[in-house]
Amino acid sequence: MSGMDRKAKGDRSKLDRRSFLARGAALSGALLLGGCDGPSSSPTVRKILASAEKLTEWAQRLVLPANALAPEFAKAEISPAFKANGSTNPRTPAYLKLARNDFKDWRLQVGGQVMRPLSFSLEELRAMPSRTQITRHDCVEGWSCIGEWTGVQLKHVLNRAGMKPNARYVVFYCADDLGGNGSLYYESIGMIDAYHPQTILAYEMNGEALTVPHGAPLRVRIERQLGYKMAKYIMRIEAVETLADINGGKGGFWEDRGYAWYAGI
Ligand SMILES: Nc1nc2c(c(=O)[nH]1)N[C@H]1C(S)=C(S)[C@@H](COP(=O)(O)O)O[C@H]1N2
Ligand SMILES: [Mo]
Repeated sequence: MSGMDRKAKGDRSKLDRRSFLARGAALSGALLLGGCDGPSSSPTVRKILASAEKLTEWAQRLVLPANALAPEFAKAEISPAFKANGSTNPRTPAYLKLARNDFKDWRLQVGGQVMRPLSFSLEELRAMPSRTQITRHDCVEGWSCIGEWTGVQLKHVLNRAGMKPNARYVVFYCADDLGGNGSLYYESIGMIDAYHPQTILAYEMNGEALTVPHGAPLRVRIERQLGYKMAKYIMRIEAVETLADINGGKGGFWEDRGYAWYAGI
């Protein structure tokens, strides 16, 4: 058993309290029925997700330590088919150009309130220490899938750039125009989630290079929050002091349209 496995097991008791946060039973029950459960799942599941979404970050922090791990699963539990959702085939000229060349010219830009603005090629990210985790993705629409993700922990990338003391949030800017009129997808998280061990910039899913439907070339995994936080098609990461002056000011594409910024599960 690796050190990571032992740690995950050791955290099980803490994780049990997550069902108190209304995450678990109904969802995992539904999962037993098939690979992933469909978007039209039971009203109970919807209700559970709706109430979980209303939980404030403050309430979750009260019962969960900052570094509590989301549950990790065995290979045998990986969903046979992982649903793709939201944008699944970005059509912006910038993205199409990068995809045509298999993302060889793509670079992740890291800037904002950092000491050293940087950029990374996919190859450079792959050369950094990696983490692999099998986790459950819960979408606010009421479906869940289990998948294996491999990537570099976000904290390594942030540490290379060096956070300035006033950096409070990490913003992910994406290549897809989900809104349809130039309103590109974006998301943001606080520093506790940014430095969490399971927060990774994933370039592989189930042992293969990330496909376009799932966010190629790079998407973030933020395992203690709902699916819409996990930005796909990431082009740029920015450390900021405030979210108020970015797009609609609520910290994300869906947040600007009414969803909770802290989507704890
Ligand atoms: N760039 C981008 N990221 C995104 C979305 C999107 O439309 N665009 N949809 C979000 C939602 S609602 C979910 S559930 C997940 C879906 O990830 P998947 O397609 O790998 O299942 O991506 C999230 N990240
Ligand atoms: Mo979602």
